[in-house]
Amino acid sequence: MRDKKIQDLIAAEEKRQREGLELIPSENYVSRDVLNAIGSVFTNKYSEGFPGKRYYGGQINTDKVEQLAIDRAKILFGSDHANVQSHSGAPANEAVYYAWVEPGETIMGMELSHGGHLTHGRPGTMPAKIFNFVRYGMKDVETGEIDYDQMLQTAKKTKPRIIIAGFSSYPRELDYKKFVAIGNEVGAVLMADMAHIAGLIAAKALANPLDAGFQVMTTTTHKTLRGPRGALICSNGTVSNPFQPVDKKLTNLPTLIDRAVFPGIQGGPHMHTIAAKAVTFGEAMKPEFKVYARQVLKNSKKLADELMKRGFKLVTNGTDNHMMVADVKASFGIDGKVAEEVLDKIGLTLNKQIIPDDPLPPYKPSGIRLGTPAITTRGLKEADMTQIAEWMSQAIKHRRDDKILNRLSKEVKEFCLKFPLPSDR
Ligand code: DSN
Repeated sequence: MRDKKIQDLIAAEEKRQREGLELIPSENYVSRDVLNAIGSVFTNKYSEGFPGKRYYGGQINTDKVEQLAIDRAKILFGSDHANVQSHSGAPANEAVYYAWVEPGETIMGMELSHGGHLTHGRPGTMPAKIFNFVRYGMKDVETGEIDYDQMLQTAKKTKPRIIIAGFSSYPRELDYKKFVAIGNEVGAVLMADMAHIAGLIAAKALANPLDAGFQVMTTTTHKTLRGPRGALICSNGTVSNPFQPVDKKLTNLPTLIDRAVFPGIQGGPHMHTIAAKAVTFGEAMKPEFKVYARQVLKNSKKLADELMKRGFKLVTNGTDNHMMVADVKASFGIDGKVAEEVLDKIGLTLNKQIIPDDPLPPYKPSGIRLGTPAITTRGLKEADMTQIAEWMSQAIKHRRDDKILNRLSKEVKEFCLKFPLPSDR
């Protein structure tokens, strides 16, 4: 690369990724093939429209790439329809709202401090200005059980047009059948925002909400799916010409969603990213991806157990998926920002996190969130989780002792160099 400044920063970031352990549960390492696709000449091409129906010429290759991505996504998640153009998780969710809900109507999502995502109606976001959001949450934060009775009562009262099952910091499995029963009773569309666990669903390591009767599933493509930064929307119903308006009927959801993505809220699709999504979906169909997903879950359970043994109080007291949330305020009397910074010093990267009904503010919350997708891609197994929990415990205990932190940092770095990045292979 001729831009030396950027080249140096890329090299520095690669070194940071190689010499540390990535524990942020929404991050991962892509393969060399995914990197090659996203860095390809498809970035040069405009292709508004859909395969076979474009506004610009020269689409002989883009049409094939997008169709491959669509076909692979449909097989992977067992859906009638896939839109692979959505640029990212937030616009993917917004497209579904836009497709089905009128301004002022109601959408139901998980309480944000209980694990729901910003796009599920955080005040100050665009969807929250347009739609009315109501909430459900955990009945018992010690087990993570959702209060389905409260969900039904609120849904009956507020008649949401969409009920969202999904989260960015909830470590347990949702009971999709209960969501479907409630949605059907009040006439709401069931939408699963599976951004965090789509890779685990694709590998059949966790249940697929579409199998349980959900009509729509949105996901980002870069978390457990291990692809480029981007999004995917799968839905069930009749796929028809997205250039023709259709009635707002459940069976038309696929077409309503395609029209909501383009021209509803986006212009030209990012074809280089779509090429990388196609590669990702192909990789996720392989038997080794199933092995990977199962190992993510095994590592996660082991890490949760080892942390609890060392005095970390985990929200819901464990995990069923790839992530866990630790209440470091209750465990060690420090806030999540301090914990994040101390662990960063020794090369363990994770993020501060609000916990259910957190009395502390989001920038200095009571918790931290961590998970195993990236370290499992790197090749770590259960025995390594014991070592990570021990490093975390030691670093927090000796957070004011730079000598000990330096020693731990060296140990982490030496350990990491035994596990090459997937893009090195
Ligand atoms: N930022 C993502 C996460 O970390 O969960 C969600 O958008």
